[in-house]
Amino acid sequence: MLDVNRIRSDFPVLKREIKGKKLVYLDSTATSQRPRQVIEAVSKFEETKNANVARSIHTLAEEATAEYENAREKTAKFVNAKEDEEIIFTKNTTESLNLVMRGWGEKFVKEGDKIVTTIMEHHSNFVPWQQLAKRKKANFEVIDIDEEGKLKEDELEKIKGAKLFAVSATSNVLGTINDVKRLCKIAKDEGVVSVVDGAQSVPGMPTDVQDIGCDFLAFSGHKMLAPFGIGVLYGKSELLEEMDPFLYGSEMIKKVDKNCAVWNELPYKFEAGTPSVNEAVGLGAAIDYLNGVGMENIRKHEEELAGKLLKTVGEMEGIRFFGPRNAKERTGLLAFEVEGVHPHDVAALLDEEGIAIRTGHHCAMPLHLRVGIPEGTNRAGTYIYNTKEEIDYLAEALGKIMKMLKG
Ligand code: C6P
Repeated sequence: MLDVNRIRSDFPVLKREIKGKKLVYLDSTATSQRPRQVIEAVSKFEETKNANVARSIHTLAEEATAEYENAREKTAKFVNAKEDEEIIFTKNTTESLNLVMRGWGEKFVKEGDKIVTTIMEHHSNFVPWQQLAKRKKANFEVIDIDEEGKLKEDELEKIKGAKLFAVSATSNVLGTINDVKRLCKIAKDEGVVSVVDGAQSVPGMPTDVQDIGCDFLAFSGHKMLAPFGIGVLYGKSELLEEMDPFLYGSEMIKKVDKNCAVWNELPYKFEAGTPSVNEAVGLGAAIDYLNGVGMENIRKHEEELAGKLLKTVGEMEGIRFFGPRNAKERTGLLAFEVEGVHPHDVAALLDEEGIAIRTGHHCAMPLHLRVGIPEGTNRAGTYIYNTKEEIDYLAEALGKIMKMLKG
């Protein structure tokens, strides 16, 4: 079991008051808060070991390089990558996905090929493929969802015959957990390269890339307790080897003369310029923290909070929520519409109560168009430090707001 009170005491920001009320932070789907252990690991690095990595040979530089590579090793273990070299540090999920699009897509997708994604994707796993297809004159196909926000079974046929299939492990709006293991198996059996967007899944459930069988997995540190500015691309080494770099310069080069250049080995081939070193150290500390809590425990906690959100907010009259009705099939978030009230008004009024939620299209505009609410939704996103009492408080505040606005 997860000890929420103990966890909460590790997060300094949760002691804040907003407009005279205790902060209830329900925007972890946008970014998580950081525990003191991560904040301290980053400042300790800055205070004692700060130096550029993989360049100079003085003690400080060697210690900094060791810390950076240690973070890579922890990340590889966290997602069960076979080799550390399969872990590329980027800025965020968006950059990781664009790296695959530029490095693999530009080289291997040809005119007339098919690229498949789904309607529930975040823009970062939709627009790169849409634009690649346009440039290459390839076909861009999108798998639809059913009434409960799950991928339509009969549309999975679209994966067949594709060159590349990109899908999120869990949706940042619907909360739907996709069976990525099964989806990647369909892709693999058909010789289709699979790209999994793990931005929302890696923070909240155990991840094993070998079990999933994906070719690529992208995720961001800032949604899993680490600082901003560090992201991860996992890629199978044989695919990474055949890809072209996305950015040029600095230590990604092994040899260069006036006429040609030879790329460094993996993973450095894809890490041009000085990397986000202290952010990587922070990611390592975040992984230690998450492992300490236990990813299975985190998943159970999210499921409980999902159930609580469905039972309270989800069942309120005048509220329409999106995504599966069963907590087992969802992550710990709930996107909802307060009928007749603009989402920004809801968020502003909740802020008066100290509650932080996100509103708008959550960078999933095609999905909002699909469900017929282009103006966007409200979204409460929980994480390891949230309690059921906070969800009761949210439901109470929503009740008050509806009464006030609708009479
Ligand atoms: N979603 C949200 O509020 P970045 O911004 O690159 O770290 O992550 C992009 C991204 C990709 N895929 C999914 C499924 C995501 O949820 C996100 C980020 C945040 O929903 C910020 S827009």
